Amino acid sequence: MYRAILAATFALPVLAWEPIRCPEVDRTSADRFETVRVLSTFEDGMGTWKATNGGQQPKTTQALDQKVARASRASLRVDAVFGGEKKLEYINVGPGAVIEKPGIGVGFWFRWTGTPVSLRMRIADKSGETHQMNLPRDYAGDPSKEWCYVATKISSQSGSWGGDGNHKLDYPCMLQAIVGDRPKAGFKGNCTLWLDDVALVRERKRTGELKVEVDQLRLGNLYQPGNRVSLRATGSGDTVTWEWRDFFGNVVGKGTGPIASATLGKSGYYQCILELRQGDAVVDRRIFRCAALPAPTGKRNDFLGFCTHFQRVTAWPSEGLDLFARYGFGHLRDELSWGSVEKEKGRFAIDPRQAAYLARSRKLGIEPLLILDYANRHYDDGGFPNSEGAIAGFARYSGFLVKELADRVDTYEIWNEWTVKCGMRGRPGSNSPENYARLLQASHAAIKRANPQATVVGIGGEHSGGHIRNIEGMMRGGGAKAMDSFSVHSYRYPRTPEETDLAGEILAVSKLAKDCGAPERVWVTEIGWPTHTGPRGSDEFKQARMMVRTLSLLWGTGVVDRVYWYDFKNDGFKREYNENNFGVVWHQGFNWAPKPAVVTAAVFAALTQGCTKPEPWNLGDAHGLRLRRPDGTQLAIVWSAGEPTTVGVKGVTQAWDLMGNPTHVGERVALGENPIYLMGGRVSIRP
Ligand SMILES: [Ca+2]
Ligand SMILES: [Ca+2]
Repeated sequence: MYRAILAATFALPVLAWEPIRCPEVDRTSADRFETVRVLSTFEDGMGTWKATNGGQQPKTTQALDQKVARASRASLRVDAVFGGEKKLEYINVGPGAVIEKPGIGVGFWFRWTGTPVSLRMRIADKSGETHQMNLPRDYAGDPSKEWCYVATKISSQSGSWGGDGNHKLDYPCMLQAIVGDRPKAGFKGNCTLWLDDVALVRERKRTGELKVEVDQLRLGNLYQPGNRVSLRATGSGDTVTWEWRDFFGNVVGKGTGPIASATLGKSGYYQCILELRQGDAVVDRRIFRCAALPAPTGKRNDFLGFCTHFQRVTAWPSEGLDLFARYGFGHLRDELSWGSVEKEKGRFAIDPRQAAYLARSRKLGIEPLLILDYANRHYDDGGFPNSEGAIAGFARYSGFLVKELADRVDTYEIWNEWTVKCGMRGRPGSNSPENYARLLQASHAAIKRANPQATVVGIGGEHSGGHIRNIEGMMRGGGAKAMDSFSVHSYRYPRTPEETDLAGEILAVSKLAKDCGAPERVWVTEIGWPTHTGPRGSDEFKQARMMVRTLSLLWGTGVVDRVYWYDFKNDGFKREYNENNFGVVWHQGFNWAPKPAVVTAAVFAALTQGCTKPEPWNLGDAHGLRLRRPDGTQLAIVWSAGEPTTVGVKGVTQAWDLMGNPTHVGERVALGENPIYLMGGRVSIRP
């Protein structure tokens, strides 16, 4: 007996548990809030509820609906006809219910037919000041099919006006209105909105917390295909249940109890959701994200790069560079700001810690693009460098860096978002396109003097959609001849690149460059889809799809040489804040855990490495890009931007899914929202 127990113990692998911080699964309003007092159930009539009409409101009627109710017998129904107003037009319906004291929020059930509206809430305070809040889109269901629940704390989150104007909630307050905003200005259409069970709510207190440990801690939670990963979960509760899934939603492990294991059988993204229960209630829900990828090929993909902020050495620890290289990425865009290089007037020096990150990236085979940017307090009152003296100072800083970093960096972008005033809010001086052109000319000359081989990227990431006139001004103002290529930023999140004609936008700006006598080579130095929880956020799977579709569409224009995705890592922890959620990996506080997009990027980088001769293909919602591989064979990337469809293909000998796993395709290929890769000697696509 004793020997048997010993043998069994020795047969188990020895696990060395290490703590790993895992983010909470985003909670819905229903998880976050509990009811304090019910305001309206509409069981006995509409009470004080009133929908306003005319002025900024669409044509609106309200009624008690005894056929459609979330609970029991009746709900409030509001019918609105949006007339196409250019300015404001929104549904406005409220009870004027009093909210006596702070710490309270409002929650309600709703559904709609016709036009989906953006829901907001307005609270009037004691002084008559109106405070507006956006309601989260965190409901699990589809409001056009079922009742959904939303709630929010009372705050001045999206603005306040009128009354005493102190932007403070002076109690007692009043629930003035629930607001339903149309999709865009000038919109015409109908909406029926139902409301039920409106209540005052408060945030639930957390009564338990899950602690997670992992048996093989890896930088970035990045493993090899075939690895088995075990998690150990502990917390004050009755049970832990867990479920592992792959990118496509297939369950690859599930169970109850403290040890959650799964084998990462294929290449790709994986996640494990762990739930801690007390009785029937889920008191904490955590998510462990990881990826399995083979070692990189060691060959750099020159089309794809990422924006990073390693200049901020504490916020971006340089171990992130090791992970960057492990994913197989070869280009980053960072900065060494003027203010940090010329701290004392006339004395130029690179902070040794910043020099170290550049040396480390070069050693890892990563090519940095450095942005030369922003103000210096010694020149033009810390404003835009407009004077001859300030421009000469900026040129000296440019020349110094280029010379000093000749062995580490040979690509420089002049400024970042000049006309947007990025990094310059509230500072003096002129940000006119012509003043940019003067700065660019001086900086370009200084860079070429210091290193004639260096590449100068001009324009500094002006928006390729909205700022085309600024770009023209910069080019015609003398910038056209002072650069090797030019950069634009082409954000359009949360909308897709197809519905917003990203390719057309880039071709238009390239044509403009030609007309101005500038190089027609475009670098998209920022584009991205943040994964925050707000109304303009995208889920992580959408971000992953948007990445491959965007890269393919941009490559297909034939004028884009490189794309720097914005950005590599989440810059913070606030889930509702876009700037904290642009990363393709999570913050280092969560061990740089992957989002699906970092995996799709790594697969894209490996499969398209060294490809040339881009040819776009499009038929209705079906899109594709065909490339020539270094060995002379062809690679096609295909997807549908709308409903699933099929296309005919010929000459395909190998195919891969978005996660880099081989997949079988016949003569007709089903296209969905996730692109697939097709390879062969000569790949043809037809309807
Ligand atoms: Ca009711
Ligand atoms: Ca106030």
